[in-house]
Amino acid sequence: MVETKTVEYDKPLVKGSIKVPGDKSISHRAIMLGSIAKGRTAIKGFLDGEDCLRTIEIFKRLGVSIERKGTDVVVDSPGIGKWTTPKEELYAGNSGTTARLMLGILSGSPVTSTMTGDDSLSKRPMKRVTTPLQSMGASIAGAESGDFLPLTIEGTELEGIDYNMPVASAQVKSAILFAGLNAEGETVVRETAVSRDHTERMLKQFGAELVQDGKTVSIKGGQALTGTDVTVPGDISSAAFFMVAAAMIEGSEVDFLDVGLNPTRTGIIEVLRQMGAKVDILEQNGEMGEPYGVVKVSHDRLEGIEISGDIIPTLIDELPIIALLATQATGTTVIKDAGELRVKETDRIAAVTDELTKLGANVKATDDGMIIEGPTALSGGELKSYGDHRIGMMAAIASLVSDGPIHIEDPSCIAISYPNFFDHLSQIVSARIEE
Ligand code: SPQ
Repeated sequence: MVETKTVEYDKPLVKGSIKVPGDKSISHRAIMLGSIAKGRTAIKGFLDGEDCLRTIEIFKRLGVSIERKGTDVVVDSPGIGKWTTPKEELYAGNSGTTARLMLGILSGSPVTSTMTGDDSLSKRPMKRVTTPLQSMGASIAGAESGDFLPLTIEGTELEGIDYNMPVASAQVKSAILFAGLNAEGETVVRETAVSRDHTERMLKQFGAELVQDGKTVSIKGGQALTGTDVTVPGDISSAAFFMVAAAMIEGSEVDFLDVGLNPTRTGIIEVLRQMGAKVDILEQNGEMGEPYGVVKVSHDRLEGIEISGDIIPTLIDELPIIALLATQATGTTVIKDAGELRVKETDRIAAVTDELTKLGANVKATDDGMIIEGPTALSGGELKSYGDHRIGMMAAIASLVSDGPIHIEDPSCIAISYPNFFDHLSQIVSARIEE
């Protein structure tokens, strides 16, 4: 039987401070680079969400020693050249980041392995990664011309490429850079818009030389990495759910502690400000690796805006919760250039439109986004998560502005990126949660 959770609040107020769990993208990369590098990598603030735990399990199967105590992780690796061929398949679960980045890493490794995923991941496109990797010489085979998992990767010698990326995607860029690290010669990746740059920053932390010049990144092959210490800041994509809660509800004010402020991820702050919410950055640190700081978000009158173009990759995962925010703003919000939402854990344009419409919102789906008219009073209702953590969290936050209970079907997927989400929700909202 599918589990359901009921969330109901009567005139809530959102106040207090939250330290959200570690950044998912950075946690994956810390395990990956710690395993490629030779020696010891000590990680603090690791996200113990399901996706990142899949990444750990995969490297254990490749012969890397990884010890985890909560959010502290120690990786001891012999280096990529000494990995062992796994006896079992490498299962990425629901995690697109794990699958796509691993394809790049495994292509130039000494092992042969098969990457698999759950039903949702097995429907997500892999060709965007396998096409450039195959042109570097990678040996990747699978059904349907290798566009979908399961895929078998036979590690081999690679050659650098100069690649123009058709979509702005940090996963594609990272897979090529990881392959480029183990390739002969130089690899150049050219983006259409700058996507999150955690791979580039962390490669430098592990001792690699790479050149970032606007939308172009170049890396020379054959560089050996050495283990190092990594501190993972809080995930701004997780904080975004409570930032929107604070922005929507009159009298609300929330401080976010140690939250990541990498400019390739902070589009949500720009959108909140443009729509009228008050956002103050109280402190900022960590410029050398990943910037992070304390952010205060308070409610104010909200207005609809257009969200399109280069800002999209900096808030792509926040668009479901931004759509909810737009239902509470006066006027029209137009989201464009976000066709990538259709190939996430679920089709997020269809899922957001269908679920918010059930609550009475005025949302229209377009090919590459949504048009939302507000403000609308939302009712309670029965919402599906579609097994997508970001849709599940959007449904829970909608209960703060709905005039009846919201029943969320299959909320367990929220543990993919935010295992203690409901604890934090009950901590900062003065109301009750009924099971
Ligand atoms: O890992 P996964 O499943 O792809 O996760 C998502 C998410 O919402 O958590 C997307 F569904 O985040 C991606 C993000 O959308 C994580 C990511 C990364 O760590 O490199 C990059 C983005 O994807 P893309 O396709 O734009 O590169």
